[in-house]
Amino acid sequence: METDIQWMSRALQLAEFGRGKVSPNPMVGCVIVDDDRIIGEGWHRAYGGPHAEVWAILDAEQKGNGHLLSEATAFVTLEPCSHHGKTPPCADLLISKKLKKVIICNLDPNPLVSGQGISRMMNAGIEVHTGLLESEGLELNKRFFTAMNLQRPYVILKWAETADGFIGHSSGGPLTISNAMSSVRVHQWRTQEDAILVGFKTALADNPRLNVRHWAGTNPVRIVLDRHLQLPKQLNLFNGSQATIVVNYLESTPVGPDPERYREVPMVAYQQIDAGSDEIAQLLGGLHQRKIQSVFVEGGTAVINAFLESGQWDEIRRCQGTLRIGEGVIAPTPKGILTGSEKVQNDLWTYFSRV
Ligand code: AOF
Ligand code: ZN
Repeated sequence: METDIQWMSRALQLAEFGRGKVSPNPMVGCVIVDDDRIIGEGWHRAYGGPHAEVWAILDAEQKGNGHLLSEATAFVTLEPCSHHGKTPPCADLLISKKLKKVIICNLDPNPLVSGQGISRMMNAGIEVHTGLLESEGLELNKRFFTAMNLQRPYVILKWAETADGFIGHSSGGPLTISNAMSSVRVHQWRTQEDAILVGFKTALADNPRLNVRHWAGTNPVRIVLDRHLQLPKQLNLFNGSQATIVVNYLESTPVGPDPERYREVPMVAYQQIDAGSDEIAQLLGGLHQRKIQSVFVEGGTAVINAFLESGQWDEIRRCQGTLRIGEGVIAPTPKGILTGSEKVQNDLWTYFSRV
């Protein structure tokens, strides 16, 4: 006999199929069970498309199980919606199909829903339970929940440091810490986030492309901090291969012979911030307005430290290589709680999340 946990695990597994296709919506899965058998299942497949519950009901009906719905239990990873968005309310659909019981992982923090889906179903006589595999659901949709609850993107800080704790040479010259497999992993991570961010010095010194080359997937939006609009447009960041957001000071005057030079660069957008007052908060607030739900911060040290100091971050992925250099730029100190570690060839990745 299967347990509720197993049905919900299946719903979470289905939700996962929506990864990369539904943002900024959450990933949602739904399994409908009657008499210890799945009679229909579905997931939110595409942004703007039908929700998980709609596909699951349709699946049940197409399989000739429609008559069983009024006896059945729906396992949904997110509270069924109560609003008319791009699709009609799922709570109403479950009510109209006379489902007996609905079991939910997480409440929908969307202010258009937040509890109303549940109360509507309960008022209609459906037995509703919440919180089953809650932490798994929170992990699945951590980007969506952060955006909804904190009005900012989910922030991942990433850096590589030597075995003796340095992130670069004092001279500023190039330093290879991680290896080829670590780069593959970083490229995979880039495909999972909406945006990658680097600071001014990193953009200038490394001339990074910030695209995805060692993994099949979508290029994130590039974000560069160029407070005084001083970066040369010849940089790879401005090659037009993908969008770049330049973050600059409101009062900054373009310097150099051609003040309009950025305007000629294709695929560049600007986001202005005020100098001084919590720049990280302003930056993240602006990205939130652009519906960017996650940011992968790739350096340099000053930018990472600024995020650490502001407390506006969610995860650290730190690579420790085997190289020792004896002196250099001291690596940031992780202040979160260690959540895991993994060895990739000679490099050790450690993972931290905020306390
Ligand atoms: C559900 N089931 O599968 C999903 C839900 O613009 P819409 O109509 O697609 O609505 C998007 C909102 O609906 C989204 O912000 C979240 O609150 C909820 N997502 N709800 O019942 C689903 N994907
Ligand atoms: Zn819905």
